[in-house]
Amino acid sequence: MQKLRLKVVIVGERGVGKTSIAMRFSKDEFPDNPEPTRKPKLYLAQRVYDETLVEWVVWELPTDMDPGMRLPYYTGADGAVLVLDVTKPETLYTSLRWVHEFCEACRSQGIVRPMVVVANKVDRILEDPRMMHVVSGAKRFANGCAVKYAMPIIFVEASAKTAQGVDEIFERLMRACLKLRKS
Ligand SMILES: Nc1nc2c(ncn2[C@@H]2O[C@H](COP(=O)(O)OP(=O)(O)OP(=O)(O)O)[C@@H](O)[C@H]2O)c(=O)[nH]1
Ligand SMILES: [Mg+2]
Repeated sequence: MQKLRLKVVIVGERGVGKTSIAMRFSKDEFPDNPEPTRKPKLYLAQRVYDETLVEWVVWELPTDMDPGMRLPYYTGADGAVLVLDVTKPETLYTSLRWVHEFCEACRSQGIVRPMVVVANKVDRILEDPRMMHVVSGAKRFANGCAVKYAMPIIFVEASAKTAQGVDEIFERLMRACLKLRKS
């Protein structure tokens, strides 16, 4: 079986569910009351896709980390996951900085890398259907960023709580990475 190692970063505003997505993906657990992440945190996972064993190296980067300290993590990353929170519409307006930062880091190295924009906590839409508007807004945000930065930016709806969409985030990232390698 072919082996592939993919390194990704998870970024986004405070409390959007970065740790929860990483834990769901690597351990299939949803943590109770996770502590705010203050230092870069590593998560490992393995998945088989079409006869290829992918070893995932996933770094959650703390929201409050100095931007200069994030650069080494972007360097050499095969892709990024940006988490938005459907219960916090403001994350749609404040998160462009994450796309900008990652895309600029790629551009300065002369490389193209995929990013997945995740609308997280979709399990909570049942509480208030108006959150559907945030999901649609997140999708428009992802499509707009793809055009603005000429990068493969993919949109996925997810819930770290129910696990909906979590594997899809990483599978689509992996497929986008492979497509870029072939092109
Ligand atoms: N209902 C629901 N709650 C979620 C989901 N994902 C995360 N949460 C909750 O959102 C809060 C923040 O989750 P974290 O995973 O710590 O978010 P984070 O982005 O890592 O937070 P920081 O590291 O502090 O920036 C916690 O109370 C989680 O239980 C989800 O999919 N659904
Ligand atoms: Mg965290």
